[in-house]
Amino acid sequence: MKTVFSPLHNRRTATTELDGGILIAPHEKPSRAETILGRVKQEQLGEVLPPREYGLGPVLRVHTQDYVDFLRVSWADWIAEGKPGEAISAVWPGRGMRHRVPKDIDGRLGYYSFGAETSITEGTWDAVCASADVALTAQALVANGESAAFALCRPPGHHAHADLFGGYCFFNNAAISAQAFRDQGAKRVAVLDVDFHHGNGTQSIFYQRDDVMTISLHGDPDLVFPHFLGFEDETGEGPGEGFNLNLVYPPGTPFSVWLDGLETACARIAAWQPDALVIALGVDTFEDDPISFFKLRSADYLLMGERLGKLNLPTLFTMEGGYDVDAIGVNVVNVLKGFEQAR
Ligand code: OKP
Ligand code: MG
Ligand code: ZN
Repeated sequence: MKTVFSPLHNRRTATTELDGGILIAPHEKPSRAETILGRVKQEQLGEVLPPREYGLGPVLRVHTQDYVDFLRVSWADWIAEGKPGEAISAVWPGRGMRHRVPKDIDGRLGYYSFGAETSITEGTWDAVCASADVALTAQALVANGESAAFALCRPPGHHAHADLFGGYCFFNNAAISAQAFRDQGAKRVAVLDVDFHHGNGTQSIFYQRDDVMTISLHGDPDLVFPHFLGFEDETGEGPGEGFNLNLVYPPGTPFSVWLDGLETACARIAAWQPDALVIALGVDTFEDDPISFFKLRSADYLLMGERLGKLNLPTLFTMEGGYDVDAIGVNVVNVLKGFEQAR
């Protein structure tokens, strides 16, 4: 399987994440991508390609123009106001307040985000654009006949809504890619999110549509991020009714239980017979992940990949979360190797 990677991910070097009332060094850091790339090479998974530049056209198929414009200028506007730190929102349009875009940068940061853990920094825009290019380049490989490809995206994307950043995500690479498959002629596309967290952005973007099915397995949002979406009674809306599936698990969930959920997800996908599959691949389900509560072990990721491979669909993997950097390379490449063994 080919991997698409851009060194421009290194332009995203936030130094702050608001966590527990203090600013910590972000969990979502450059060494994550470098470690995965190292393991891809060590295991000789396949060729590593740089991305092509797609511009904002495919991004604007799922994100709004005003949101994209905001992301492009946000750091410059923050700096122009003479702010001393990284750009972090401290205010949001709460219940009963107006949802209009204010002029002030503090107001715009709140309007376009749903959390304060994700700082905007110099270079964030460049990395976000490169991450989307990585996804789209890998998507094109699959659309042009490769059976699968790995988009080594950083920053991740699955929490980003059409006009909201948060959860370390800015552009929703999985959603952009799914839409690209549709725009290139695929009739049905499934997005399966195996990251520990609910793929709230992806769900939201396709919630009212019957052409892109979204499925996510994740930690119970009653207990963990993103807190306000991802419950099992969210099944889609209007024409999208029945095209969203959330599979929610409690703390301590072992692979055996998680795999039942994957089986349910795979059965749903196989019955629908999509033309393409996007896997939002996070490995923060790992037992030693610092911010998560599932108990998957490194060897389990081989079996995860094997089950995904048995779907026998043209498959794009987009990299999402995973924060135990020591294990992230092994775990990610285990999924991809297990997948290839099943084909
Ligand atoms: C992004 B992805 C840590 C709280 C972390 C944000 C989690 C974002 C996860 N105490 N909250 O889905 O891996
Ligand atoms: Mg998930
Ligand atoms: Zn995650």
